[in-house]
Amino acid sequence: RITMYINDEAVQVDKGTNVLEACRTNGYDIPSLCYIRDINTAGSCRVCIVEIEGSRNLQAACVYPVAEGLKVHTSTPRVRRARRRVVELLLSEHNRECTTCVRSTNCELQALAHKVGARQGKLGTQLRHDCKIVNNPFITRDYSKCIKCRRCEAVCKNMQGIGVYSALNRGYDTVIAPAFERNLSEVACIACGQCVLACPTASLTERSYIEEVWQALGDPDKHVVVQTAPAIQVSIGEEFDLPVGTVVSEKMAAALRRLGFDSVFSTDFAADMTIMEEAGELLQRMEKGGPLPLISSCSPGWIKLCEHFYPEFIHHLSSCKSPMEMFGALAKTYYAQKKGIGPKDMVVVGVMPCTAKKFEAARPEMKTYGFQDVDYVLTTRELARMIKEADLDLRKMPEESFDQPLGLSSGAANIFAATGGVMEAAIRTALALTGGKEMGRLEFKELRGIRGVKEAELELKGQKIRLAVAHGTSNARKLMERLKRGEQFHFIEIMACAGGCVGGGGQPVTRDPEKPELTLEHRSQRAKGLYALDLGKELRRSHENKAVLQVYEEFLGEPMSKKAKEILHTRYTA
Ligand code: HC0
Repeated sequence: RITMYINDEAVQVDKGTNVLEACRTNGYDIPSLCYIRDINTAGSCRVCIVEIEGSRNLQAACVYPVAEGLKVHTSTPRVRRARRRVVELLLSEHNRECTTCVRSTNCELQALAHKVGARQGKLGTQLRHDCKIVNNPFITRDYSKCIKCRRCEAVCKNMQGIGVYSALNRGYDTVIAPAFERNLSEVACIACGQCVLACPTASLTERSYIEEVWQALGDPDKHVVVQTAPAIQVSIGEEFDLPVGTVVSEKMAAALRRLGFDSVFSTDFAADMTIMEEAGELLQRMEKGGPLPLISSCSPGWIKLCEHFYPEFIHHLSSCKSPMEMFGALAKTYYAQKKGIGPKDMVVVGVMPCTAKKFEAARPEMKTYGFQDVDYVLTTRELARMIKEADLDLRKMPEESFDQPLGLSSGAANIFAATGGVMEAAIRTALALTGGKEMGRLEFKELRGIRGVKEAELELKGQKIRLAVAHGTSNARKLMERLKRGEQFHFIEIMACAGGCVGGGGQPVTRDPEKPELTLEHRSQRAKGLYALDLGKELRRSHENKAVLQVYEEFLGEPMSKKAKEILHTRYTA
């Protein structure tokens, strides 16, 4: 520890930290914009400037290292004037449609302008002449709202290990965009949306399907089915000021019903279904000699990463569609037949923590008997917007159950959204179905938690098998490089987002400049809600889900049957 002085007060701080962190931990709320701890430390926006005794110029606190005896002044008239001017300059080329902006009241730039007392003043606003909105099925980029903080670039490169964004051109003409200003759909973007979480304004947002869903809900000829992903029940509460990780499944079901959905179901049901198929696929591949490892295929960001960077491993991917797609396929076949509704009169909406799910839903591989399995995907944020628009307050909703039969799920399904959860769920069932000394085991703590790559060994069908779990694409790439070097595993789970789906790019964002939603601590707090749900359930294994068994009995026959393969499986090609 060293001693430094902040506004003439002596404080002890950790050696090696920067002035911004030192000030914040000592109660000084220094504004910042481009900085994200451990991810973006470029010091480019200059919003966090402070006065350092002995230095002629103001210094960016986020890149200034602390030192013994350093004297910092955080709020002198010179500092305040300069910060205000920096923000006014940013505003001078920023789209000021704040009242109608999707991040209104949740925008970091707006909060910052308010905090530093920025005014339009003499500078006015002059948007670049070539501002445009670039769309694709998953992420919308609005040039007029970009403040060139380069957080998107840093998150994509440093956190996800991909790097689709960079600064193009110079000076006033600078834009942060994929190479040659291509659309994200034309580059190696995996659609994970971590850049959307990092964006301080609405320059990056999900491609919204709210209007399309309202329209379907208002159409008397359509039966609109909604399914909510496992992660939503522990994260949407944040949009209504509930503590992180609060479980709101039943309040959410009530809200969905009041929005007008005809059937309110849960993707968790299909997660159980996925386990039946994926456990069957693992056992089949073990019997038939491969290809092993079997690699999970439910994270669409991971599938895209595999397609772009590891095409030689595509045949290792599980042929199982993701739970979201399995759900859609069963809704438009099994459930539609049961209700006497034609698939063309059914609209399936998925509520997902993920922007890549929007991409997945539109993939040509995700069709059953000619119909797209899922019609629209909304993020957690979009559903919260719809709930608010309908004058509903999630906190005050009564507790209602999901509809049946596609609303029943096991605890194993609930934990899908936490890293290691899919693997743990699959192992619970695989062990139970094959016998052996661990057949009753329910918890696999070695697969839980935030380590980037987790490994375990266990005995299945008398054979020792090696398991690995990776979350976040940087970790996924480390694991894939090991596979390329010839290391052997039997079963691998990969999720594109750090922490698993609880950390998806469609999850709630805050205007807190410290970006808690990008941290593993915040994501683990959401996961805790899921593990508590699992622990509280009597039904903790997918193969014990009666609704799942009923679908096999009435419709599919057995896992991996010809019909199950037609409806629940797909094929990826390089
Ligand atoms: Fe996930 Fe899923 S666990 S990918 O994160 O497998 O998005 O929550 O819905 O499909 O179930 C996301 C979450 C899902 C799927 C499930 C899987």
